[in-house]
Amino acid sequence: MRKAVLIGIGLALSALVVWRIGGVPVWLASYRSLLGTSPVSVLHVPVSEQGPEFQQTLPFHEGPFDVMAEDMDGDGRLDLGLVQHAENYFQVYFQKSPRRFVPGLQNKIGGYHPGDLLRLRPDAPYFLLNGEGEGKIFLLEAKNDRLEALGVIPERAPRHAVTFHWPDWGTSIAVSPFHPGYFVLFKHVDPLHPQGIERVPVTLDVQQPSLRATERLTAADIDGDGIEEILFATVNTNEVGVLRYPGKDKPPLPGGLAHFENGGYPSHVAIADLNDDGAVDLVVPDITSPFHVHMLMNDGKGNFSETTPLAFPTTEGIRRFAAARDKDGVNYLFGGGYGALALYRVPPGWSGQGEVPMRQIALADSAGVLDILLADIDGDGWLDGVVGRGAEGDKGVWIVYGPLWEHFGELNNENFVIRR
Ligand SMILES: [Ca+2]
Ligand SMILES: [Ca+2]
Ligand SMILES: [Ca+2]
Ligand SMILES: [Ca+2]
Repeated sequence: MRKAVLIGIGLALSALVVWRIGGVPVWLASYRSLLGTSPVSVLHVPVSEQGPEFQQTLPFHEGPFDVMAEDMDGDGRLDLGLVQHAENYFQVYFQKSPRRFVPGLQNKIGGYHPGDLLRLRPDAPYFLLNGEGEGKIFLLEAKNDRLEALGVIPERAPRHAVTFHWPDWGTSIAVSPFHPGYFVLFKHVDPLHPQGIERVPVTLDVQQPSLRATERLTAADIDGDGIEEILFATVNTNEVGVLRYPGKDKPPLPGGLAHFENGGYPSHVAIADLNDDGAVDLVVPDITSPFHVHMLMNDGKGNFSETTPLAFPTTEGIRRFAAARDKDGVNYLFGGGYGALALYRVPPGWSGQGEVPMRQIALADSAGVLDILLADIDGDGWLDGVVGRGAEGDKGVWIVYGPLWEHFGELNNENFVIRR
């Protein structure tokens, strides 16, 4: 009976709702899942009729707080996991064939105000969902088209998370809460043996009170010793900090990597080998004025010096940056803020000096960007950009397929604007 009602609602909605994909209206039709478990909706995407066909909007109610690209159903194609923080659910859009997505069910496992969703291990279908409002970290297993809870770690207001690896720590996660002054490490995170998980809090020396001290965390080996470090930016002290592996049975103590005199409250760190010398360099965007994108060059031993920062085309704020090396061997930086998306092409062998060309796309309103990522979504080898938009309404996710530099050029030529 309940299923019949849901299907009825889905059919009714499909008759009423039109989404625009690539500038062309697209009807949403409903049908029963081939797996026979639930009513789901299918997007009929007339790729050949779109202009330009290399970009796409996925309907998602308001902006996703977190966007994850992983193969959730094991068919070899990346799917998109989208977290709806305000409406208390997450939803996976399954990529059934290149660029064709089928939305799964809205999953409410994460409870009130879910946070980051991420994969725990590459070799097993285990995932993590922060339940910020519930005070719980959910350990999940993907089974076909759904995620089921295996266990729960209690933790106050967990918001963002990243996996990392230290000697003798097994699979570990670093979690930043919606509270200032600390983050938390969990070692031996095995969803099948949650009783063996150990909690290690890390206190930050925060000088000024602020709602948040650190937001997203990043794991990368900055000194080339094969052991990852945990990197973070502190919004209230304009610093980049690091947490190194402390050695066996010693407490980890955070340290500083960089300080910005005229910093605009950096909130996260993206990594890229900007000068192609084999050592990880750092890209740290300000979220407020002066809207600098700080470029920190690594001396190969994990010591950083700042070179000329990049400008970002906003007067309101930067939200998210991602960096990755593309099929052509070139590093690209992809940033989103209020009013604009920007793609930077780092010249091969860039020394830290000299121009970094940028192409931008305007956002028609100031709703901004909540999350952004670079990944080869459709499997053609070229990086694609995924943007979790902050807009209200039904246009939550914008995807632009590669080659991005050429396609951003084409969008510029057409004066393309992302509209609400
Ligand atoms: Ca898949
Ligand atoms: Ca290291
Ligand atoms: Ca480098
Ligand atoms: Ca691609």
